Amino acid sequence: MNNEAQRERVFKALDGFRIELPSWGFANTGTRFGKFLQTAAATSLEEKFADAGQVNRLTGAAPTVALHVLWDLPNGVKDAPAVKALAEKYGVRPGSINPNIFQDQEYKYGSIANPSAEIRAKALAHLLESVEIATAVNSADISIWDADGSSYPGTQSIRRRIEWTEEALGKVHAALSPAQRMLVEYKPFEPFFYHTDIGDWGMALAYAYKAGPQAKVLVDTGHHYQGQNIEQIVAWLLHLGMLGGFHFNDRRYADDDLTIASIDPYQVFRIFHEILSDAERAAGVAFMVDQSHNLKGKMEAMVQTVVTAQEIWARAALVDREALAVLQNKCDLVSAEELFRGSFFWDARPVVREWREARGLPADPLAALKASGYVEEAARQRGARNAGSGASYA
Ligand code: PSV
Ligand code: MN
Repeated sequence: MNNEAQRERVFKALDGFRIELPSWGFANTGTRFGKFLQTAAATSLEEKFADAGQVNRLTGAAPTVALHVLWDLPNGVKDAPAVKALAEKYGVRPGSINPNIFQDQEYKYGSIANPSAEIRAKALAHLLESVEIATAVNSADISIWDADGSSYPGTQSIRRRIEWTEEALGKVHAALSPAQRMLVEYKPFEPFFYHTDIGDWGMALAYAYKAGPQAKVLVDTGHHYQGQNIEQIVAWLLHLGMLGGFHFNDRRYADDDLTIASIDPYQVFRIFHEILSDAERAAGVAFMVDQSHNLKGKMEAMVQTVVTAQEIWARAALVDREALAVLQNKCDLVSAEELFRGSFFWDARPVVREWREARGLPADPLAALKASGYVEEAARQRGARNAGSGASYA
């Protein structure tokens, strides 16, 4: 492929690339061992929208922000008008709505699969209100992370909990409007460590099938066992028309919430290749980031995330899939692998930079963030509100 053809292909791919940022990635969050407070972190929903808007302005690829209901809309659907006003003001739309059925004290032994009917009803009411919120702010997706499970063998009926979970998800599905989707996220561990009610993609898929046609599976890249072949899961879900979206992040050990591609960029490339290989069925798949940076500056890390995702997307777009298919059919292993890896090793940065310039975006978004003084100004305005032991970023 000559340079002109490369440029054309990458420009087209980048024009269609969008990734959603999580509101919680802009605020001070921590690990379960502690928080290192950043003076520039967002302290309100307005500041989260302002930060997301700034990342979108710099990268041109992050026009929506995922909202977490309890953290962002503490008064539930009553907060929807304020959310819409902020979206208007900062030029980023509300994206997926994330109910929170893991934080309240009642959920110690579970939410929608808690043995107490009263607690199950409370969790279901929250999920249904999340659908109402999505309707009120024009969001298409309700992303459900059901954290339920148990930590010791024999302490809960796994089978009973399957039924309770199915029942609740069915009711949420029934409340969706025709344009909405329910995305079912899975995770094999944490906060429970013996079993989780939606432990892997097979369970999420079964729940989604059972719930109805608007239910799809959400793949969080940090929610797998070591060594699991995530791109194969992606290929299967695409094949079945059941891939709803991603929560992107990277990990070395568990659900580490590290910056996308910081540990294993080849894995992101392989996932993107599967998506680009099945463009038709991948059309509605939502790309979302689920990262909270405890050490890196939050704005810098989010810009770095979007830029990295764009660069790897460009590299995956370059794979000559027709030529690859010929080599695969001939079982010409080394040539096929070299073609595939050739695109992975290709330095996309100069062409991505050209694309940015052609689209009126800063050629180097990280440098532009630095030059803008945005983070210093945020620190000045928010510092007092973020004050606490160990503030580590100025
Ligand atoms: C859980 O680990 C998770 O991946 C879910 O998506 C939550 O909504 C998110 O992280 C934030 O806690
Ligand atoms: Mn997630």
